[in-house]
Amino acid sequence: MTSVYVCFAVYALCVSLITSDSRLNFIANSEVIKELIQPLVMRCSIQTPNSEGNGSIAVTFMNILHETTGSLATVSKNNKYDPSSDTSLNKVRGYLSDQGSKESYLQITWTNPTSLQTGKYTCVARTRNYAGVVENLEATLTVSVTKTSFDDLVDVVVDVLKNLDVEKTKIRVLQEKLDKVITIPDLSCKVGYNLIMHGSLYACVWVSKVEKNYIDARDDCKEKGGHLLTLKTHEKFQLFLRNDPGRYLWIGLNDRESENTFRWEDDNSICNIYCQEKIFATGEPNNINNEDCAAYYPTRHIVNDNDCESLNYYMCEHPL
Ligand SMILES: [Ca+2]
Ligand SMILES: [Ca+2]
Repeated sequence: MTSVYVCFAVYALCVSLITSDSRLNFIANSEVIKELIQPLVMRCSIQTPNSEGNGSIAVTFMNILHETTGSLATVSKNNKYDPSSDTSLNKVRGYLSDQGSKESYLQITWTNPTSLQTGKYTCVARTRNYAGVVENLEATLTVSVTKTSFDDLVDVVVDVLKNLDVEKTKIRVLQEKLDKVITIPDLSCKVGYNLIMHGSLYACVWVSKVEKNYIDARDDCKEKGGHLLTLKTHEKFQLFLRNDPGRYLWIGLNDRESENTFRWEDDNSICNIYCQEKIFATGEPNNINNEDCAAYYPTRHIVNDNDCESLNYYMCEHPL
C-alpha cells in the first residue's frame, strides 16, 4: 500500500498521514466454489489504526465490484447499503467505522452462486484522516464457480450421512438419559384401591372396614389381587404415615415360620436386624406370648409384634 506524505513548508517535515498499518483484507470462503453445494461469501475489511496525537482515520466508503458486472454493493456514510442491481445477491452487510481500532467491512453472499459469479473482484475502500486527506485502497481476488460433478454430490451425500449418524447417536444418548430421568408409571390402581403419593413414591392401597386375624387379613388381600402392606424402606414408611388411616393395622411382616426371622409378605424377603430397628418400636419385637405378626400402632407411629390371632384392621396394597 502506498503511504501518503504531506510536506509542511513551515516545518519542512514530511508526516505520514495514513500509516502503512491500514491494510485492506479481501477474502472469499473459497477460491473455487462448487455450484449447488457451496455458497459464495466475500468479505472486505479494514481496520484503521489510531494515530496517536493526530486523531483517528475514518473509513468513508467501501465498494465491491465484479470485472464484468460492475458494482455489486457499497456501504457509505451513515452505513447505508447499496446492493446494486445484481438481484442474485442474497445478502449484503456492512459497517463503516469513523474511529480507529474498529473494523469497517462490506460482506456479500450468494446462497446459490452460478458461473456468472466467476471472475475477478475488486474491493475499494476510501479513508480520510483528521486533516481531511483522502486515500483509496484496493484489493482484488479471483473466484471460480465450477459445475458440480457426480463425485462431488456423492461426497456431499456421504458427509450428510456421516453427520446423520452422529446426530442419531446424540439423539439416542439423550433419549437414554431422558428415560433414566423420566419414567412414566402406569398409575392406575385396581378397582377398590386408592392411589397414595409422596414425592416420587406411590402405592395403591385398600383399608379394611372390619377386623380380622392376621391369616384372614392376608388371605383377603390376596383375593383382592394384592398383599398386606409392606414398609421396607424409610421412604415407604413416610408415604404410609402421610396416609395413615389412624387404625391399628396388620402389615405384611411376620416371624411365624422361624422365631425372630421376620419376612415380608410380598416376596418372603427377610427384614434383618437393621430393618427391624427401623420398623419396630423400642423394645419390640418382644415375642410376648409368642407374638409373630407385625401390626402398626397409629398413636405412636410404631410397629409391634402382636398375637396373630388378635383382630385388627389391615391395609392391602398391590404393586404398580
Ligand atoms: Ca415372634
Ligand atoms: Ca410385642
